[in-house]
Amino acid sequence: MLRDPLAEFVDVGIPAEQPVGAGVATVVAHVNETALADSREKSLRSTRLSCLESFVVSACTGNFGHAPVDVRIHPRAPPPWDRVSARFDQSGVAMTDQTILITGAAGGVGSLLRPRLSRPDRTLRLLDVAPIPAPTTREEIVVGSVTDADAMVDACRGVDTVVHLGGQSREHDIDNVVELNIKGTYVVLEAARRAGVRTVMLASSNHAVGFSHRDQVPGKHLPADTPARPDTLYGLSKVGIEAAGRLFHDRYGINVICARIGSWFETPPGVRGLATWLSPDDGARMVEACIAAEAPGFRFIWGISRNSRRWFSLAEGEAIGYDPQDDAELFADRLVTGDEPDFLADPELNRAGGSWCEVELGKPMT
Ligand code: 15L
Repeated sequence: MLRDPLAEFVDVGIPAEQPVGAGVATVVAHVNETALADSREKSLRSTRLSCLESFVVSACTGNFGHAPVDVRIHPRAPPPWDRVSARFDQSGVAMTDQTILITGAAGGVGSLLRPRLSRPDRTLRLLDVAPIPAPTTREEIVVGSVTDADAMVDACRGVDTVVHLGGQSREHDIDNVVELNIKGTYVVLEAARRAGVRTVMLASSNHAVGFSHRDQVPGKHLPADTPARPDTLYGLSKVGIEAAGRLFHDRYGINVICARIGSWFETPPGVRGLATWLSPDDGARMVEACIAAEAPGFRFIWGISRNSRRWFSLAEGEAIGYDPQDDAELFADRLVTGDEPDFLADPELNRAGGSWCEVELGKPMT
């Protein structure tokens, strides 16, 4: 083993001395892709590693035959390796580990999701511009922006499902929401397409249809594919990300699930949250359903819990196996302090977007 000149990695050749017990541990490694001949590239691809700048490789011997590649092992994983992200059998065939890319992973929703999506046979690749605290052995950190095409192409390699949370999460000026949300989503979808990612879950929002009125819902529940009625520029940008998803599905057949998320917080935020809350556990259930969906095509679902006071349809989510278990009603005593709220009569509660229908357009929310 040689020290990398950058002192950031340790270089080894492949086939290398077996640095750890055969077929047990895995390490994060970087391959010098210019050294790969076509046929070898193909065999790497067949292990779903493709021609990568960065991937996870088993430490067992002979994975790559006699490919004259340099593998640079991340030094923060000294034996015993502490970043077990994927496993390969003795012949170098990838076992059935999943890689899930979460964009915007450092945010509030990403932080609720990370521990709940963790599985022994799953790597969570976490992308954000902000620091991501305390990665576990099953998490890979990627520092990057959803608007950076190169970073996104790298981040999407070997990924099964992208959970796209990144971007602007509140009202902001038009340039900001177009750049972070519409362009960002386009960049993510294009990178996913190029990497052959099967499914992308887009975090859309109730604010894409914020001017939908409770008292105008045809049945009891607002369908998940209700036509756009944005309440803000943020909501407008969420309509844009949904349209981007539709475009990539229609053009390239990529599965895109637009989750119109209600209020995804630890607890329901206020009385409106009694209808719109998405509990942390149900949020994870929803994402699991998106990951597991075989061929969802393009569809909308509502990202809300099984709230007693909901007026948003769960049928579309249930169709792909989303079965929410939580109910904001548990918090009703705490949240309803005066008269019983009337979701039809109260102009704020009667609209999906609540008070957002009245905020100043384009004024950054604090
Ligand atoms: C959203 O889309 C926002 O990102 C979040 O901050 C909440 O305001 C949520 O909607 C909501 O409507 O409660």
